[in-house]
Amino acid sequence: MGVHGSRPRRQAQVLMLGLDGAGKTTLLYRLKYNESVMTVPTVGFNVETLETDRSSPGLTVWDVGGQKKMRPHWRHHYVDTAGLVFVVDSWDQRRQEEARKELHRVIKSEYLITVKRVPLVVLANKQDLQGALSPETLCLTLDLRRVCGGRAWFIQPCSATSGMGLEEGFRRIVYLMKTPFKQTQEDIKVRMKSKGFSMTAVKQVLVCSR
Ligand code: G3D
Ligand code: MG
Repeated sequence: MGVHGSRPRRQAQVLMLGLDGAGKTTLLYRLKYNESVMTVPTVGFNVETLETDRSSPGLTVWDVGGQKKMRPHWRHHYVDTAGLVFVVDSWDQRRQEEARKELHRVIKSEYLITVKRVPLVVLANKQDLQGALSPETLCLTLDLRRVCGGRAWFIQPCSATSGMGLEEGFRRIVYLMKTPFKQTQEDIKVRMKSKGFSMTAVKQVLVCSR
């Protein structure tokens, strides 16, 4: 994700969560080394730094194991979290309900919501597989609009194996972490109006990003 600077950079912590098998470790190493790695179920966590553009803090990304027995430990990482990335296996329809429950539990955690209101990017992973649910469908099955009320969020389609959409997803979390919530709404309005979108379209997108 960009250029290495010579001066020490500020770092912001991004917490990457999701069910086991969603593709978190694959996408972390695809972003870091642009390579496909063979993964084994993550017991504990992986942590890597990612470079960003010079005007943004570097990212320290925590990929925390998603197996059931690991999930109670997710909350130990909340304190220093500036941005949340939740990875979903868009292809595995049988586990969408489980993913929804876990995502809602994280979002509703008192610390993340009332104290910090950290922004959220949902990565709709495995879009390379035929039959993967679209981001629009996932938005509904995960009930994102309702549960994310009052917080900056975005859903990004991606594939950790091909790399498609990963940088966009992480650029988006950087943007949401840097930009006050009201400003993100204004930016969207201005950009859409300048491209000639109608007010109705602008309102729809604002609902979707709220
Ligand atoms: P996790 O860290 O969230 O538990 P992993 O998930 O990164 O270990 O990935 C779990 C499995 O999903 C791996 O396959 C991995 O190759 C696969 N995977 C991850 N991302 C994608 C993707 O975008 N597309 C496809 N098709 N597969 C993906 P195995 O077979 O090793 O279990
Ligand atoms: Mg893993």
